[in-house]
Amino acid sequence: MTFAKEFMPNPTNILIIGANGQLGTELSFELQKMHGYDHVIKTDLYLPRHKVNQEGVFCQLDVLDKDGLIEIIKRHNIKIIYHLAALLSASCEKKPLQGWQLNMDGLLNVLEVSHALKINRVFWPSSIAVFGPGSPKENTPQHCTKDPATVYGITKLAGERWCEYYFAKYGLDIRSIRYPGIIGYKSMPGGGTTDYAVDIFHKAIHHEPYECFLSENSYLPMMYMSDAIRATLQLMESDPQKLSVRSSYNISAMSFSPSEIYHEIKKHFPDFLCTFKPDFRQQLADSWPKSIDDSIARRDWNWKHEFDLEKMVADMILNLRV
Ligand code: AKB
Repeated sequence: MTFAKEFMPNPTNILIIGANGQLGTELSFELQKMHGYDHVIKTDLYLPRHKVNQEGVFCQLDVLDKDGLIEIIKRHNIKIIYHLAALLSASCEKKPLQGWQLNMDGLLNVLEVSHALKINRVFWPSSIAVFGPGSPKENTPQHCTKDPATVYGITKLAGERWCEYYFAKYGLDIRSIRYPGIIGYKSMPGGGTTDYAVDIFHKAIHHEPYECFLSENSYLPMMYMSDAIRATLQLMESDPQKLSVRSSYNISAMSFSPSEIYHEIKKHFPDFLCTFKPDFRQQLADSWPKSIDDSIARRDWNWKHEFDLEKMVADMILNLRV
């Protein structure tokens, strides 16, 4: 790992905030491959513990420290920011005020500083959690009632409004996606409601039983990590004139229940056993859509998923077995 002071500034440098997280880990990797290790500045609240996060340039940063953020942007001549640091749904329910503070103040720091320092482009992730009990459950459209019943969803919906505001008022080129649950093998999620769909693989691969914290029939929208990364990079490279949504885009790939993923994994591990014991996260899942209509993303920037349940399970197992 190279520490920040050895870094030579370049006009196209990219900043990743929350680089050690589930999405940050894989996005950093792709951006480093595309732009070169020295042009991607990874930051996180904590030093990277896992080997996969230790390649490239790293600076420790708390996104709530606005001066620290400004200093890193100036020092590294940053032009593009991916702001991924957040508390996810289950963590937000446990620590509502901390969730609000990190998710909102963190975003507002990034928006303010990006506007003041003339950052070219910003990415910020939203979530299917912006939808709530009053939203249609099936094929939830881009534009419909949004009444999130979770702290996380409230922060994401408020965040979307702020993104649109900064775009309309200051012309800040901020782009966003409402991610469903993301499943990948290189990094672990933490503190989310959809985490079960990653945890279950790690038990199966080690021939251990899994107790799922959602009920067997809880359908949720999900996406394989490679599709999520491709969508993010594709949106960030899209012609700004073609983007009709400046809050956050619905995107979709597959929907399944815990029972369906269990039976798909069982095709590879016939002895694998999964039981279901719903906890407080069930209520969160119940308030979210079962499937998403992403026709506007497909029209505006040609979004198309590649992985369905069967293909995703086979690829996860292939890679986790290595
Ligand atoms: C969570 O479960 O909190 C996240 C999400 C759906 O945004 N994966």
